[in-house]
Amino acid sequence: MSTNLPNIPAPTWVDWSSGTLSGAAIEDGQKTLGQLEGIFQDQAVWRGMDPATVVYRVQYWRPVPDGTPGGVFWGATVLEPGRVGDEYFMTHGHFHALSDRAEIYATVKGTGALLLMDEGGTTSSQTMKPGTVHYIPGKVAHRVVNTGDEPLVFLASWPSDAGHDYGSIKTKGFSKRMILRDGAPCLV
Ligand code: M6P
Ligand code: ZN
Repeated sequence: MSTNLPNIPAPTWVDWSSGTLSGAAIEDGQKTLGQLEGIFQDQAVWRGMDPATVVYRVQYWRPVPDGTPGGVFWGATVLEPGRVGDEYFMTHGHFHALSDRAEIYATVKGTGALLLMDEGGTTSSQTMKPGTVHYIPGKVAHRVVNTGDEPLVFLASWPSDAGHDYGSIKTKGFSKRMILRDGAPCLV
C-alpha cells in the first residue's frame, strides 16, 4: 500500500518541572569556561578561573538531519549561576547561519535575561522567568544570561536549516553586557 506520510520520528520526552529531555534520539553537549574564551569582558579574571567549570549544558533533538529545509529542532539548556568578575554566566550567543531564521525560547526555571541584538548592533533585553516565552526574529543574535542564584533552564525550538553563526559574536560580542552593579543586574 502506498502512503504519502513522511517518515515520522518516534516521540521523545520532556520533564516539564525540570526541563530535562529524554529518549534515545536526544543528543547533548556542554560549554565550559575554557571553551568560552574571549566571551567575558574581564579576561584576567577569566584566566584565573578553572577552565573545566561547566557554564551550560544543552540537550537537543534533531528529528530530521541538520540543514533540512522545513523541519524544526527542539532543545533544552541548563545555564549555571555564576559570574566572571561582575559579569553573569551566559551562553555564547549566535546569529543563525541562514540569517532570516527565527527561534522560540521558553523559560522553565530560574531567572535571567535574553539579550537580542540586531545586525546593526542594537541590543535589547527581555526578562526570563518561569513561563515566559520569547520570539527571536530572524537576523537577531540571541544570548541568555543567568542573573539568579539557581540554574536557568529554558527550552528552545528552531528551524532545522537555521544553523549557527558564532563568528561575529566571537569577534565583536554583543553591544551590551549584563553585570552585577550595586547588588542588582544591570545592562551596560
Ligand atoms: C538553545 C538553542 C541552541 C543553542 C543553545 C546554546 O538551546 O538556541 O541552538 O545551541 O541554546 O546557545 P549557544 O549556541 O549560543 O551556545
Ligand atoms: Zn538560535
